[in-house]
Amino acid sequence: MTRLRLAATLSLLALAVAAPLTTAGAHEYTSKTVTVSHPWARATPPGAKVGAAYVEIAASKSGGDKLLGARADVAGRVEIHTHKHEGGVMKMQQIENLPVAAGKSVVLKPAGDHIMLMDLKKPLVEGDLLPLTLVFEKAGEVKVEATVEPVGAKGPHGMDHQPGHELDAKAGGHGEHKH
Ligand SMILES: [Cu+2]
Repeated sequence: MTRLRLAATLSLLALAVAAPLTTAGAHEYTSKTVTVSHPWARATPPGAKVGAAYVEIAASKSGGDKLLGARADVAGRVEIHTHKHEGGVMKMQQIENLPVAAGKSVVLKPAGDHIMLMDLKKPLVEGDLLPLTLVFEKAGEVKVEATVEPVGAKGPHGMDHQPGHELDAKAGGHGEHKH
């Protein structure tokens, strides 16, 4: 009896550990060196040729990693972008890669770093799941499913921000992020 219960508990544990790798339910994707959390994208109006996706990337304590790029079937081309102030104007700029230091996390969010989906073949529709492949230097390919949130959403699942470690900094008095 006890042995059976132990076996049941163990298989439940195994399920709990395996689930984030295979389902979008937990919305966290763990690989060797990185954990990708809460991937989401903004819905696009009909006819729009570009869209943006956001994630939080946390690197393991034992080693950092670097986001080299991404792919999505729905986009002809995917780039990593950041925002830069230029003469008082916020401009998007492509960056080669996005390093994530060991034990740290990088939060991609509107008006910050983002994954830019170019040459969209069809609109991103609110409520859909967008399969996205992130390519890391060490972790290799990490496949995620981004939830598609309303046009202009500022965060996933009805939140007004990207959940992540930066919230701690925000609470510490760093204030709102720039737009
Ligand atoms: Cu962009």
